[in-house]
Amino acid sequence: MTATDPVFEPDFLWGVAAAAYQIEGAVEEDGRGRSIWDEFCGRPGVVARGETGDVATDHYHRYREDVALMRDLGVGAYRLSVSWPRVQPTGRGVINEPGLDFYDRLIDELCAAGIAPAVTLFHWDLPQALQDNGGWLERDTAARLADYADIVGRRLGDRVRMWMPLNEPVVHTLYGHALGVHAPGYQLGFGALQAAHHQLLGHGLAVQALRAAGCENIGIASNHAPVHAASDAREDALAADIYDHLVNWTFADPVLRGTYPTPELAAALAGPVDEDLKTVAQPLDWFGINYYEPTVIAAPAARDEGASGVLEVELPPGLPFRPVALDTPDRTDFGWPIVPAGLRDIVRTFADRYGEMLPPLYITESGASFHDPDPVDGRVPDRRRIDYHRAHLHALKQAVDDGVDVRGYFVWSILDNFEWAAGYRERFGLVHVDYRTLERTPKDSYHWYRDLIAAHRTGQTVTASRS
Ligand code: IFM
Repeated sequence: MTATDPVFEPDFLWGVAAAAYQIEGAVEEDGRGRSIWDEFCGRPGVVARGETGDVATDHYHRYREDVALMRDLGVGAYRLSVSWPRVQPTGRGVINEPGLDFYDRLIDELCAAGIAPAVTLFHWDLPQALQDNGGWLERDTAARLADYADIVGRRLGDRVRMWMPLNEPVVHTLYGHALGVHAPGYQLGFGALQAAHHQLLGHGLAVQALRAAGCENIGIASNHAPVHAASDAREDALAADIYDHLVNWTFADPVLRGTYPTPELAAALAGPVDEDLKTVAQPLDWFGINYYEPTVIAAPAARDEGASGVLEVELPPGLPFRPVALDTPDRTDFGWPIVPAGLRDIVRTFADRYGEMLPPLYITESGASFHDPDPVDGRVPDRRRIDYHRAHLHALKQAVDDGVDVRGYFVWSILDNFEWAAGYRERFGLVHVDYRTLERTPKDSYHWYRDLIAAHRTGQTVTASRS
């Protein structure tokens, strides 16, 4: 830690995060079934350079080395995801014991290293067999998530310290079901909202299943960010409000309040929505925010030629909003605006919106892709990633100083990994991965984070927050 680093309470949780399909590889080993990402990557032209997660970082075989890197980093927790098709190859019924055994070994390794396992159950890699049955457009998938939660909870619940049934349902809905740039590749526009509702229902059922299996300390990892109107014009404010409701409150209100943000939204969904919302709104021990960048929204142009591509993709014409580029020169190499204050703002917005109903917060992801140089003499200088995290932590500290109960920060990601449709070019890791040799090299940001954690070390524990 240096004089310019923020100082948090000694029990603030320092973590790192990753997800199964992005790091594990070994897609055909030990009885793993196919996931929608295996299928999607096989389609021509959908992933940059035709890359796939087939090998990824080979974490499935190198997990001991990776846990040792985390141990030396000194993190209190590692947020991993379990691959559903490894545990249930068809997403239902029979358990694939060798697949579950892998997570048993990984969790044991983490515990032996003094690292609290924080487990996400669904980080977008739905078993393909469930997709063939309709995937998240099909209500039954929510019940299947609960069965899978029960299996994993009973097997790993004695050692897992934090649980998240879902990662970023908004991104899986928007990119996977509305725009078609992620698996399963549907372009349903607003029809994708049904997939959102079923994920949320699955979240509620999975929370119940985990609790019934004796698991504690359950939350969610949900992507949120401030939405700003492009101008003071009434039309822009209205468009920004619609977008804000769609990407933020459609996903947080059901979980935290048991309602959709507008009655029109609830009315557009199939099923016993009011009953479902009671299930969705299981009391949570904490709520996880993944933050990357704010969005600026304008009213549709007079002649709407399709909203601008600042969301990395062309949006269909006819939408009631139009994302516009944020006016900042400060961007990651992925082109995402760097706005640390957005983290402070979204955390404060949550505190204001939900008040007493808000459980403690964790920042379950924050990170930046820079196209780092290859290691030279075992070193990868990545000053901009250090600046990124330091600035975001300063912003977060401001929210904490304002009284918001934020308990920890997970860096995305421990390793460079498969960045979905963008493939391997985008590097978010604290540890560089050479994709030819699979050699790991800690970057300068790894050493910075290690020093920061060491300086905070005393008293670091993960405890159930609602006790
Ligand atoms: O890589 C992803 C991760 O899977 C989910 N959150 C955002 C990260 C960066 O895009």
